[in-house]
Amino acid sequence: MKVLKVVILGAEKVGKSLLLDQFLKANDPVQKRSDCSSSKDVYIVNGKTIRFPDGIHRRVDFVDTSDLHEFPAMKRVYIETGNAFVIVYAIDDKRSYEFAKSLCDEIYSIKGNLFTNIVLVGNKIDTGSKRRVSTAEALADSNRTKLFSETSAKLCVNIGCPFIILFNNYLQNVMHNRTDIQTRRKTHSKSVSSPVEDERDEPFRIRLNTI
Ligand SMILES: Nc1nc2c(ncn2[C@@H]2O[C@H](COP(=O)(O)OP(=O)(O)OP(=O)(O)O)[C@@H](O)[C@H]2O)c(=O)[nH]1
Ligand SMILES: [Mg+2]
Repeated sequence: MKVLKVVILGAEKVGKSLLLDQFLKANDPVQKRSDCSSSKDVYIVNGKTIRFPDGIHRRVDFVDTSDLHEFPAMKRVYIETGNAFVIVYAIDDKRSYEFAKSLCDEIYSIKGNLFTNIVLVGNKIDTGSKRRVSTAEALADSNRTKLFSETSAKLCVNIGCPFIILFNNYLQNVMHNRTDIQTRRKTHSKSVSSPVEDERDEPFRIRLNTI
């Protein structure tokens, strides 16, 4: 079964792992790393059930990457296998911002210019006067996807935002595709016969058992 795979990318030490940890903890206070596989380079949370903004629970995989500079070939693998991306930089580190922008460009070059499931995240907003990347600059640069958020993983500020933005964007894409399919169905109503075609857009939707 296809699952939404969210890949967290960015320069070293920008707070990728802490951001994901805080988000997962906020969504599940008893979350333990026991359902995660990790190594020095990559930390994977498989099949986490997340309540989406529309109230429906869906399965999501998270891939927290590391050491992209050391293993550049892995970058392409992460991009090819992911279908949603959280690109993190630290607002007190201009180089991490430039790297984040280059990652966005790489995703577009691999996934195509119409791909929209990328959220740019400026972390470490608690560093205040050390800020080297302004919100305005990042907002202007994120004009392709319009998905942008600033966070402090350390102080737990806005930690849910990047993920909620991404999930909302995903839902909008699903709705858009569905409308598109319905329009095509109306046009070719006799030639379309599969009753489950709509579900193909949303293969990882799950139903929770209720008592
Ligand atoms: N001030 C501040 N420090 C943070 C924040 N988020 C993370 N850090 C610190 O930054 C350091 C790196 O955090 P990680 O979460 O390990 O960063 P990472 O991007 O996963 O690092 P690598 O996987 O090694 O590339 C740690 O010392 C964190 O405590 C933040 O929002 N504010
Ligand atoms: Mg990490």
